[in-house]
Amino acid sequence: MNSNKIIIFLMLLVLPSLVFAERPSNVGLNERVIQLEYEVNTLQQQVSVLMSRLDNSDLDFDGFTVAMGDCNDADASIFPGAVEILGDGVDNDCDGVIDNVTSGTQVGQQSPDFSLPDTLGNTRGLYDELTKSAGVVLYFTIWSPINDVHVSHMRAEVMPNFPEISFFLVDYVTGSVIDSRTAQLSNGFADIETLVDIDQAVFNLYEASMGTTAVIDSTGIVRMNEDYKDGTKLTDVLTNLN
Ligand SMILES: [Ca+2]
Ligand SMILES: [Ca+2]
Ligand SMILES: [Ca+2]
Repeated sequence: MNSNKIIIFLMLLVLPSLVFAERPSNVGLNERVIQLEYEVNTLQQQVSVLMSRLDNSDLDFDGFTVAMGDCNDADASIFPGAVEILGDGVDNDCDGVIDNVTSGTQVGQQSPDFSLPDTLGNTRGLYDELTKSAGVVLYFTIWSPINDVHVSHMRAEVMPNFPEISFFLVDYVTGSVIDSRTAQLSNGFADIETLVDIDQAVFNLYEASMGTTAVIDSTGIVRMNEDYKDGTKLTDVLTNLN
């Protein structure tokens, strides 16, 4: 074997190890990349499963999930359709706008205007009355004994404390101004102004029932809309009006 043959022989010995020295690392890298891609995909799938579970869970138990539009699933007072509370800096009803007022007759909403005849035949408009008083109270009556108890209590215990408030009975059953005036007088409430809701428009507007008491503040915001009960709530609401 001459020196050339020796060199070629040595090269044949060394060359494969040089070639294969590269290949295992390439193969390893590719496998690693494939493995990583698989792991990333798996993680992405797990994250999206978790996110969808979060979107579909009701963590504050208010009946609304994030997927249903709950914009704060850690606060049960915040959900789509909740009453927007003015001035708290929170989008309570999840409509995307903070402290905006919606029109309606639920507490916190801006009451639509309405007008009704009173039992003396004058037309009385809500917002017209609000320009003349610090607020309006509507009490829905059918002149029943329960109404008698409520109104007698309201006259004795509430009205004297709030002279700047306009109190109205709303007669939604009598059906005519003349008959309503008769009922008002025979029940002994001549001193409390009475509105005649002949077609029950305001009764329906306020989604009222017998004894419902509504308070509308001077800006037209509904501050109470519920049964009179013992009058405590009415006094509380009127005390905190402004
Ligand atoms: Ca919720
Ligand atoms: Ca809002
Ligand atoms: Ca708010």
